[in-house]
Amino acid sequence: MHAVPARTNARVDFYERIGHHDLAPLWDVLRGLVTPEPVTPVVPHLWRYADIRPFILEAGELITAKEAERRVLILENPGLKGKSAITRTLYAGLQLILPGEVAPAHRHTQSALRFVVEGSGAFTAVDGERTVMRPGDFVITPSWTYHDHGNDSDRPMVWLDGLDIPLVQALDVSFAEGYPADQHPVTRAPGDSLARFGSGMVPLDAEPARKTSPVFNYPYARSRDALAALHKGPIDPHRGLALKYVHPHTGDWAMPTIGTFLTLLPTGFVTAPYRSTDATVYAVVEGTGVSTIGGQPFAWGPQDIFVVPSWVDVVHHASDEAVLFGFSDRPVQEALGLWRERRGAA
Ligand code: 1HN
Repeated sequence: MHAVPARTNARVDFYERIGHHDLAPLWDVLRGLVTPEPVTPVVPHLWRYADIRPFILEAGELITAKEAERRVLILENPGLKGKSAITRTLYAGLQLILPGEVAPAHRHTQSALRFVVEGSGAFTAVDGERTVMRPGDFVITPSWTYHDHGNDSDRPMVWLDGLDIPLVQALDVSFAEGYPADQHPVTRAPGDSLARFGSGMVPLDAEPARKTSPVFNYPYARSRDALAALHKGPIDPHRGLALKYVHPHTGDWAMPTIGTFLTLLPTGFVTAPYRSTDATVYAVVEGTGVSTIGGQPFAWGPQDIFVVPSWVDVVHHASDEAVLFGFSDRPVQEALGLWRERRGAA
């Protein structure tokens, strides 16, 4: 592209005058709008669970889940301070629910995922079905479905929330409402959705597929077994062993706005440089390692969370066998024909 046209006195005077008429000169801003490659305020960042866990528990002494509605500490990207965002389109937070607590039922157009980080045995209810959550489980709350959470276990439970809040905000399509009671009535047995849709089968004459997978808990035990079984086969040099969570009717992403996947990196594995246009949030489930993001090293271990911005090279080095959960807005980019990746250095 050409150089930015000089801001001569006559031009600046003109810009000032047209500004009063809510007009602006494109040629003065064009190069910042249409960049040769993605330019992002999002920065690579890692949250060490050991560092932030005390604050999560302290929040539990300051406010109840009920008063807060959702007791969450937002993981704010340092490049997006005050914006409640971890990437430009996605929000992430760590939610605490203490034994005996209830996070009251509500629904909203934002889609949510939960990825269990600590504790076991709390439940989330979606549209009348409860699912008990264990570490590493990937749980979905589809857009506009009533959901509440409760903890019948005897220990605190913490999970990573991922929502498409900034995306929904950009489109101005946020709708939300509470349910008249704290908990939505339970109408189906636990495990109903998984039994109906989660065995590589779906009900004969099933209703047309909705945008979001009807399986709303993808248990870690199953996903982990799938990765373990692949261990003897070829490994993608840039991605490791990576499986995406799919919608059983369509084979497409499990959620329309958030793409989710699980990666296994064998002991000592070093991925070849990789970049893609979808800024990605990673939650470490097992193992330790170092990810070099845009040349900057980030050492991680279980329960840590880190973010890789759009179009920045990442190299993962697993010191011992590692499992990483990842999510991004890739389904949105793919649907719009915008998603790109690059394997290897330029
Ligand atoms: C929400 O509904 C949950 O249901 C968690 O657990 C985090 C952040 C913003 C808006 C709604 C939940 C949320 C949220």
